Amino acid sequence: MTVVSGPHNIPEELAEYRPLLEQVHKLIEEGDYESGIAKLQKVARASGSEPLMNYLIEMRVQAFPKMAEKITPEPMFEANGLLGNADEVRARLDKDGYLFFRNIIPRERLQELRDQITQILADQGWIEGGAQQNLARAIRRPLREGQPQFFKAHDRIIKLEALHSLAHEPHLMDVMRQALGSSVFPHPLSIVRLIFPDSPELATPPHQDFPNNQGTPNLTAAWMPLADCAIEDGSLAVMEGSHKFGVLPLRFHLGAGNRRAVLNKDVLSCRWVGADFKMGDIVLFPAMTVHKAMENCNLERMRLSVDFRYQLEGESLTEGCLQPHFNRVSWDEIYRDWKSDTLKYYWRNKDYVEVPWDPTLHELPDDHVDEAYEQQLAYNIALTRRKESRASAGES
Ligand SMILES: O=C(O)CCC(=O)C(=O)O
Ligand SMILES: [Fe+2]
Repeated sequence: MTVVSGPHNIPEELAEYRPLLEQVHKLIEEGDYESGIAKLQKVARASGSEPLMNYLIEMRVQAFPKMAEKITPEPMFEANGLLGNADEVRARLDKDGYLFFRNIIPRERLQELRDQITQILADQGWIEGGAQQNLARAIRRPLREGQPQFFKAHDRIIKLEALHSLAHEPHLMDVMRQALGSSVFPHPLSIVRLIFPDSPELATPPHQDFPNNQGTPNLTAAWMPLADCAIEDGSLAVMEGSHKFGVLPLRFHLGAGNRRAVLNKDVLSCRWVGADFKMGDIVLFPAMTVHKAMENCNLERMRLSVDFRYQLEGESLTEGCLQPHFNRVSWDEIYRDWKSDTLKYYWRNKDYVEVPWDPTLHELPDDHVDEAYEQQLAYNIALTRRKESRASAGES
């Protein structure tokens, strides 16, 4: 292993880069990992020097856990006491850019969906089946969205009636009406997250939903886990008040959506808030609010959750929000085995304005392929090292 822990350990073969590496270490010691890595990246990529590139990757491996540690969320405000007074609910949402509620969704509805998802994951060899299935204990190397093996499970899960119908669950709809208005309806784009343990590098990074969805900026997400989900299990955190600062620029990230927002000073002055979610709790947030998943530090269990997006009739949306997530399976195929017809194509009776998708809002910088390659390499190294160190600890 290349040691990159400090400016005193710069290897001889990198002597010519010593002044640069000293500057980089200074930034990192000051806690500014992002600038330190960006500085080294620029030179390493242009240099074609393999040792310098290795140094960069190693630095990324080692900086990652330190960067993650910097976010310790404070408790979310529990808004249950506001329910029954829609004006107060809306005022709070407008002020904080999120609403957290305890115990809204009946657990049976969540458990029914969890059972169907874990059955598919067990069939696909992702998790342990049998009596332990509900624990969703991963038994394979992590997969991330977009990989062919990922879709083997996801293409089945996306067909589940219990997934799509959950977006219309009456208690959830009641809360959404109080938060947004009486004509609120969910987009059919229902999203399920299949997050592996022991992969903090894949945790959904800070981002806004607006660039992914577009249409009305009042679009509001509801996120909920399909089991109790503490902060250490990878629950959702939001930046309180971060919805007031417009659309932020994007960079590549390995986590869900492959995009992270670049946070400016205004946004960074907002505090992160989070919660140890119990099954049935939900958090709502509009499309401009910066949010992220906490790292799933659980060494065994997958974090399974869903998120739905809601808007008022008369407001705008883009066509993609009317498609199934990843748009690989048609609605007709999805509906094939459903027991009820009432929710099929329900949005066709809703009043909304379809607006064009603006690809510039979703674009990544030109260097995103280099960035993806480096992140994947650093992640593979980190994951293998964690596994090896646990294996050797287990042996000794
Ligand atoms: O669950 C996650 O990891 C990401 C959730 C998210 O970004 C969302 O619900 O908008
Ligand atoms: Fe999101």
